[in-house]
Formats: sequence, structure tokens, C-alpha cells
Amino acid sequence: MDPYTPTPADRFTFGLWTVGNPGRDPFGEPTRAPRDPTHLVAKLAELGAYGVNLHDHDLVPDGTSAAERDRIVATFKRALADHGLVVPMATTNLFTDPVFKDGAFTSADARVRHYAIAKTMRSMDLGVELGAKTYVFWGGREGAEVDAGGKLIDALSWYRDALDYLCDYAVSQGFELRFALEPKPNEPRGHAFLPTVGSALGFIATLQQPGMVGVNPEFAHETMAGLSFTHAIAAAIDAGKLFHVDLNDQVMGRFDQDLRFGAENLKTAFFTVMLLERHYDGPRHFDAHALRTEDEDGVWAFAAGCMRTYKILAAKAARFDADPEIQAALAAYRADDPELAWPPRFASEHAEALKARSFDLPSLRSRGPGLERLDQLTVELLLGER
Ligand code: GCO
Ligand code: MN
Ligand code: MN
Repeated sequence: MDPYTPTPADRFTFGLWTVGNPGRDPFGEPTRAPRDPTHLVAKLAELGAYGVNLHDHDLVPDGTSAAERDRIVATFKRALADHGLVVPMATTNLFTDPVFKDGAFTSADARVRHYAIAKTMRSMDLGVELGAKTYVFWGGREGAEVDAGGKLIDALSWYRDALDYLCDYAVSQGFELRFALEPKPNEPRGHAFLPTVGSALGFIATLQQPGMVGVNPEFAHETMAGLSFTHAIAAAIDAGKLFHVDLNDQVMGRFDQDLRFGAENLKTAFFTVMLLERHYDGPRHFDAHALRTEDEDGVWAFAAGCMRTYKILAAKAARFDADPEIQAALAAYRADDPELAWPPRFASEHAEALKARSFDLPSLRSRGPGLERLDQLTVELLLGER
């Protein structure tokens, strides 16, 4: 069998909104017909995916009667069971309805803020009913174009109040859910609140139940801000907060493109896969969609491509670890000194001795770490020459 053929053991997931994306953009109408969620489930299973994630609204349109909701959910559950797919993550659509045009949890209107919390609780009920263990919060409309409204500090505290309330709700219901905040710098708002992984990590520490809340970094979002996605997930891993991940690709400085994973920044994709393979055991979620130019065949080529590229890069990461020349270069890069134990343990005598120690600065200044060679070896490995 082709070693890059995905299987459920790889834990690849897609959103209903990703493979179901009809290709609408701000300038043009949809280019593809809407597809039934059960059809998307069948196709994803056929391609070897593990699961499918959703917003409340992707499955049950807002305003659906209770009886109709139950019918839709039962049909969807049957499709999941028939095709062996799971729903590891769920989330709320707090951006399409015009009621959220100036924010959901951060609206200046207390009625909108309460409605957003109510909608999220109903959507959490749905997600948990489908088996979700992670609940994502992407604040699509949480932001501003006009700061004259003067709510910048209030907005953060309203956001915090809503998340604290929803943590309490999850605990009160006995849900085994972890929350994952998904930062984005802009789009659709001019400036989003909690624009980067770093800002979300800082904010989480101010919540009442910080242990329940982590981040869902997205490749495109950090890249839009001119930041490195690999560095962002490393920070999340270091903080013990990488609860979920949105993989896709993006040209820096452009609108949110949600390109096929690996389509644009192959080297960053490679180091991302390397970090995930070493430090993350959750689902590998692709929050991307096929180009607007594509028909349905293009959609499935896109989905297969995301998974295949991930697996090829995972195999390359294993090769990187097994390559003697690369490993020797890495070992040479990290310099230790038998006289200097790390981490240094503070004691007054140690501090005095350290201040008095003489370092061979001329040799430290002139030492070449070998990064050019190491990077070239990496490039050759990615190009298939190692
Ligand atoms: C975007 C976001 C969304 C979220 C999704 C789940 O830029 O549109 O990435 O796709 O990930 O709403 O929270
Ligand atoms: Mn996105
Ligand atoms: Mn996303």
C-alpha cells in the first residue's frame, strides 16, 4: 500500500464548512453547489479521514424547530456511524447572522452578548451530543474598525465574563470539554480582539478556570500577521496549551486564503509537522478549502492533498531525525561545557562565582554555528536529495 494513503489512525479531520465550502467570496457568488453533510461524511471517510468538525449552523441552520433539529442530528449520527467517522471538535457560528455585526461576546449591546452565550450553550449541547471533546472559539466578529466606541478594555472583560460563564456551564453539565481559543489578526473585522497566539495565551491566564482553556492556532492567521506559525505553536506547546490546531496555508500579508496545507510555505509546513509529530497527539484538523476555481473533483483532490502532504512531511521529519549528517550538525550546534551545568541553580555563592568567571569571548564571538549548512541539508532533504 502507498505509505502516504491516510487512515483514521492518522487522525485527520476537516470541517463541514471546509470541504462544503461553495466558493463564495466578497466579490462573487458561489461556484459550487451546496453539499449535504451526510455526503461530505461519506466522501471524507472514503479518503481516509478520521473525523469531521462543525459549527452548530453547518448542520442545524439557525431557527430550525426542535423536532427538525432532532431529525437532522439523528440522520447525521447515522451517517457518522455508517462511515466510521467521529466529531472531535465543535464550535459556534457567531459571525454569519447580522445580529453579530459588531461582535458577539464583545458586542456593546448586552442583549447581543446574552444571545451569543445562549447560542453557544445550545451549540455546546449539540457538539457534546455528537461526541466532541474540544470546543473552539473563533471570535470572527469580535473586533472593531472604529475605536471611538471606547470599548477596547470593556470588550476584553466581556469576552472573559462570557468564557468564565461558559466554563461554568460545561462543568455544571458534566461535559468533558476543553475550550480552544482561535486567534486571528483581522478579517472580517478591521482589527480583531486577541489577534495572535501570544495574546490569547496571556488572556487565558486571566480566566477563572485557565486549566480548561487552551489555543487553536491557525497557520493562515499567524502568517497573515507576518508571524511564524511554527514559533506560535512552539509557544503554545511550551505553555501546555496546544489543545487543537488549524492547518492550512497562506501567503504572508494577504487576505485569509485558507490554502491547501503545504501549498505555499513548504518549509514552515515541514517544521510544523515536525513539532506536531513530537509534541501533539490531538486531531490534525485542516481548516482550509479548495480554490474557488474548482469543481467537486477539485474539492476532493484538495482534501486528499492536505493529508498526503502532511504524511509526506511526517516521513521527511523521521528521515531528518535519522540522517547522520543532519544529526551531527545539530549536535555541533548545541554547545555544552562540562564545567557549566544547565539550568544554573541560584545560590549567592554561585552568583558571585558566575559574575567573576571569565569567558573566552573572542572564541564565542567568532564561533560559526553551522546553520547555513544545516539549513541546506534540510532543503536538500525536502527536495528529495537525501
Ligand atoms: C476563519 C476561521 C474559521 C474558524 C472556524 C472554527 O478564518 O474563517 O479560521 O474557519 O476556524 O469558524 O472556529
Ligand atoms: Mn481562518
Ligand atoms: Mn480556523
